[in-house]
Amino acid sequence: MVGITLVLVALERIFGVGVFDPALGGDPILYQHLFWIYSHPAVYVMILPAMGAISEIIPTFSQKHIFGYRAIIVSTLAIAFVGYFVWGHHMFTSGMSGTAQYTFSILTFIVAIPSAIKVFNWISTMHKGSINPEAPFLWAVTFIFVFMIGGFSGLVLGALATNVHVHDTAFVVAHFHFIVFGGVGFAFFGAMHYWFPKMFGRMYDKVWAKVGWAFFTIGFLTLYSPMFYLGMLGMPRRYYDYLPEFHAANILSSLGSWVMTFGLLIVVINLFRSAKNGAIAEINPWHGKTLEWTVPSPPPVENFDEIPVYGEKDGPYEY
Ligand SMILES: [Cu+2]
Repeated sequence: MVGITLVLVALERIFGVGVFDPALGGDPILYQHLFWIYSHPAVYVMILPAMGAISEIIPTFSQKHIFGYRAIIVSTLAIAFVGYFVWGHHMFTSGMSGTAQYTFSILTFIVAIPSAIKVFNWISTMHKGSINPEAPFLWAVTFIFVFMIGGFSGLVLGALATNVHVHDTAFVVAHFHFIVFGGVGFAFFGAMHYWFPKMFGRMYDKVWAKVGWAFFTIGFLTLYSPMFYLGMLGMPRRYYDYLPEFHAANILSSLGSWVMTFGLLIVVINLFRSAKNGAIAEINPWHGKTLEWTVPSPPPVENFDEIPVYGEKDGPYEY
């Protein structure tokens, strides 16, 4: 992406070919297109692996096979594919044509469908499961909750009329953080707590893990939720200062950031200390069915002596 931009700028500066510079017949809006055609899919590059971790954690802690395995795979591919055709939703106010506006708006709504299918599958996996509410599960269900709020606010931004109202306001900041920090961050901590005993052969303090999760979650929601409200009232993003009527919500948001940081410290300190001094972990502390739980922790070099085989009725997600 940086490479392409440099080549284009070099073409423009050295050979006088108009790309971005209107004086040479170029168009500065092309730079926005170049940025967003990369940066929208980049978010999916972050969130799709995170969704993979969630799809591993939810079945193990529900002791149930994953609901709609194929639908999860197909929706992953669909998100990755459609994600390349929605970048224009970041540029509704850049002066693009009406046809381009509704096309990008409709395509954006289409990308919501596979995301909703995943949420439905995760919830159906938990339905009537025997839930074990350990730290990885708490992070994973919070991921689903936060991702849903992020997704619904994404529809507000994908719809042309409401987008124009909240464009470039704190609403976008709230939406982005619910998806990328709430989504990817929560999945990251869920995955860390899930595979930690496998990685280090030691278990963290389970009570502190839950305390850290609780502070982090309460802090996160207090930090970013007020920004939806501030954005709807018109507080612009990217300013350090704001009008007096936005003060209370900004203070609440700042308090939330401290609570979240406190939770983050608890989580990080607990994991770092336990990597060295934690109790020795069992091979399969969560009763998972995937292959990593059949080898010692941490796994030996080359993992398996022989190539392992699953039985007919004993797949990685069969409980
Ligand atoms: Cu986007």
